[in-house]
Amino acid sequence: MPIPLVIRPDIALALREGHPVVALESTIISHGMPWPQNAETALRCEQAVREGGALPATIALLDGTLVVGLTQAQIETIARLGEAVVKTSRRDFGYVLSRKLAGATTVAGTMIACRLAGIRFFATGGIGGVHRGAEVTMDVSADLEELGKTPVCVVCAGVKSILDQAKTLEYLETRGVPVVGYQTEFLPSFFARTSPYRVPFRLENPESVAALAREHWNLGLDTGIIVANPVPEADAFDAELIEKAIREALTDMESEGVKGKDATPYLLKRINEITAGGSLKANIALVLNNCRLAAGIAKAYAEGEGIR
Ligand code: PSU
Ligand code: MN
Repeated sequence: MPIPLVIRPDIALALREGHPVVALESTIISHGMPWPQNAETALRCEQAVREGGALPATIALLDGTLVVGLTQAQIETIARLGEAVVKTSRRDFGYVLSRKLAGATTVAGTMIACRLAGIRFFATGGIGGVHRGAEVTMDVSADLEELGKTPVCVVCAGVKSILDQAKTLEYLETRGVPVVGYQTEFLPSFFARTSPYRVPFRLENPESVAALAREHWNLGLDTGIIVANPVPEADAFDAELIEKAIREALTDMESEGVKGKDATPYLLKRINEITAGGSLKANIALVLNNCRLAAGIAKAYAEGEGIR
């Protein structure tokens, strides 16, 4: 049985010729942001990748195929459907494909598609992680498992403090995933530029990240790589302010009994309500910022000009 994978022709050509390609996920479109900002942001992300000198490939599942490189119309379809699209992580592929449903790939799901298509770089907002209270709920995102076994470099804005950041870093260490702070020694917290937790490596430019990736993968260490890029200063939240909003959202989530795959989307939505739209503004700014950086890294990697 052939793999039901459709790669848009311009992307397939770029990959064959070794030109830089940056993957983009679709759960951020369907579950991460409300309509119409989700569609707008997804298209601006593609533009940001292009301006950075790489080809964007937004990924989703449609009609029983894994599509690498959605058209603008397909992006709008996913955006309009919103949560009617199945949030698709590793465990969900067989179900979504066999039922020919619309599926939006998470970080883990997008990494799986990247491996099949031969894409090495991927930009998103935030990754899933170890949830607060995981010692009771066992809620550890499949994103971390995937990072432990799939060779894709994920550029994100760090780890949200709705998660247990310290445990998330421990887990990534155990699975052998390098976590690079981009121009910072401390793990960025998504909405806020920093956290109290040190990252193992700090690098200053795209060339140095490309060089790390080349050495890591050259040894056959086929894990993912995290590049944690702080939200731009102008759109960052004060750490204490956002922490208050997060606590409130977590309390609401518990009293409403929300869990499993619904936890992250619920929290994002609730925090956006509590901050009167402020968190969405930060979210959009940080994703665009990550797209620009991922394009730069993919370009440096393709050009093979990494500085040791
Ligand atoms: N963080 C965000 N926005 C998102 C997500 C995370 O700020 O949209 C999505 C990503 O697709 C990520 C997923 O892979 O949520 C993690 O979900 P879970 O915790 O259920 O594994
Ligand atoms: Mn989970």
